[in-house]
Amino acid sequence: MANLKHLKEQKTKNLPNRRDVLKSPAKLAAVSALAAAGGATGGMLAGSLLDAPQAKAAEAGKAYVGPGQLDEYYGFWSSGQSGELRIIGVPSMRELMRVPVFNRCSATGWGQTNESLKILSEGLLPETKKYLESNGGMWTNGDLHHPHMSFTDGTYDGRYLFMNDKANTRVARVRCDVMKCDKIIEIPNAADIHGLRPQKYPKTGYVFANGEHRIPLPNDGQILDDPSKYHSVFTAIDGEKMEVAWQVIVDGNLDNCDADYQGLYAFSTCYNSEEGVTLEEMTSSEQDWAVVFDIKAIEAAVKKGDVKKISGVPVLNGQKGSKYTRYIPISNSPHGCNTAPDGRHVVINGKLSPTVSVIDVTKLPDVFADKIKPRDCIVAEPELGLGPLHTAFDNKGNCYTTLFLDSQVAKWNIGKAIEAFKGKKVNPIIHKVDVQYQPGHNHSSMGETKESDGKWLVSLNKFSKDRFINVGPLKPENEQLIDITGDTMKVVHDGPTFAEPHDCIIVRADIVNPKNVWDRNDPTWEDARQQAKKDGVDLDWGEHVIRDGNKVRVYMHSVAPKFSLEKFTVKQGDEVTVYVTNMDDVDDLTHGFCLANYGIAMEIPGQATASVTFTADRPGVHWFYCQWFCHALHMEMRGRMLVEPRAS
Ligand code: RUQ
Ligand code: CUA
Repeated sequence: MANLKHLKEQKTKNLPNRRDVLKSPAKLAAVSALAAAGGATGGMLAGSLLDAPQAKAAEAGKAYVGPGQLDEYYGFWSSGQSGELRIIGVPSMRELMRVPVFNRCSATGWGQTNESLKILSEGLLPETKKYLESNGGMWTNGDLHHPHMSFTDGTYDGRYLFMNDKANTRVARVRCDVMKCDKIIEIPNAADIHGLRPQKYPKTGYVFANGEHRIPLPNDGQILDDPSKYHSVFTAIDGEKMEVAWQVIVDGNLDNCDADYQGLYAFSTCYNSEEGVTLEEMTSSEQDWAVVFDIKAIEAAVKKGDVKKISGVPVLNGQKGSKYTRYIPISNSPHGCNTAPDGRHVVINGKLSPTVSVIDVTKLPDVFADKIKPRDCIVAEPELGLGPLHTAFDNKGNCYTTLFLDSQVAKWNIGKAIEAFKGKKVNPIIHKVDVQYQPGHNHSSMGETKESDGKWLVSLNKFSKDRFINVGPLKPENEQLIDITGDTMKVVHDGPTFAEPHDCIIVRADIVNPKNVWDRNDPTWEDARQQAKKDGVDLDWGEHVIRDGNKVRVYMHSVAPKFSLEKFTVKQGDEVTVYVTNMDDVDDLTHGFCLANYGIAMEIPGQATASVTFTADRPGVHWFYCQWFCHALHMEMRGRMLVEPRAS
């Protein structure tokens, strides 16, 4: 079959990229007319709603993003037990994309293509690989709680997103240039990674990750009921190499964590100071801790070799009394841990206590020098309401804390809370707003960076109950958008989401600049590139079937609306690898390869190569087709695989 270069040339002419249309002066008038119409619609909407009984609806106008108009922020949302990362436009709250990470994805082939299987498997521990050999070959679930972007000098830098998998003790990275996961590692010695935050300064740098559950170390089946042998482990991952840099053993269960703006300390909330293994044992004591890690002291010890190597990584003992850590007493079971954009204060959220505790990081050198007691770094402890879980920030010294049991967000001022702690008669609470219902995390626009801008707050509520038409016993969650530009908070939008976004970040759009098509020399398909070289074929414009014993490698390319191979023949029992390269290079022209009744489907975006390997054990004609809509003749974009029966 002829190669499809000519088609590609034709199509580039016929199907101009939408950006080019927007840029061309002839269309400019039409576009600005469209924008004006969008504005007018927005105005009309706000205007007519002003007359409506609910003033709330008028406020919603601020969050209105008209058809064809773009959001000001990227929201990066976790998806909990769904295992993926989601991209949401803020303030419209429109879901823009799902990025598969710990899940399997039917649309993109994540968890099936050779490229994704490599990412999903290469960072697993040997014992996990062994377990998976007899149990399905690959993890297909994950529990993604905390997505966070890489930092440079205290603010987001648009390079990477990092995220945890609590279910199978992994940490993953997504490349922001293509919005695809490129690395997943399993963390040794720790159990069930929960809290995760990148180092803010000087850059990421480290990604800090908490192993939440305590396990016996070594966990070899000898110990069940000796709590003194159980440990939880704090891990620093090198975010560039995606390798464990060092680990610290701590007392209690690690929950959430954050880093300072100076590059000196990391913080974790820590419950179960009782070191129990049952619920009763774990919550019996009134005092738990925030643990502070001295990064420089730990680095020096690692450099000196003052560490134990366990599972090949340097591990330090940071239990109570160690020089690498300090344990700050905090009331019963603190949860969220959030560094304020003032660079000085860290808010520890009480959960079972109605208070939040504010650490002043400038006092930490004295705490580590034992000049003051650990508790003496607490400079405020306002009582906010029932069930404080997480705190977000604006750019005016105010904090926004979710109150799970009260179903509210409390806005309070750090400066006033510090004065009140000193004994002054001031009320640090500025306003409370009801949210529907039971908020867990919240996040403000740029709120975990020094560029926090005080515009939007999202409250991630665990229950939606009556907020939407009933979809059955399993209901969506409800993520509410809150305008925080005024003194009082205003809920302006309800955003239903499927299970279970724990956390999100809201990033200014100018920081995130993904590509429109892949680079042909991207490392993602390096294995395919090497194999094509060995086979002496052109990966870009391939239309070849290479037989190598009972292995068959099929190289094809696609230019809408055609695959370069309309048919190929293999023998029953052959191990077949199909490489598809999408040579289209215009905006938003993804092809697919779906091999019917073989359970095979994958996405091939512009200028990318994807490959899949399977055993051709079903004789007959099998159609393959493009399952991503690409052209007026998309339905016709198909071909046949003939599997000849094995000679019996
Ligand atoms: S935790 S609801 Cu998994 Cu982030 Cu606080
Ligand atoms: Cu190619 Cu649809």
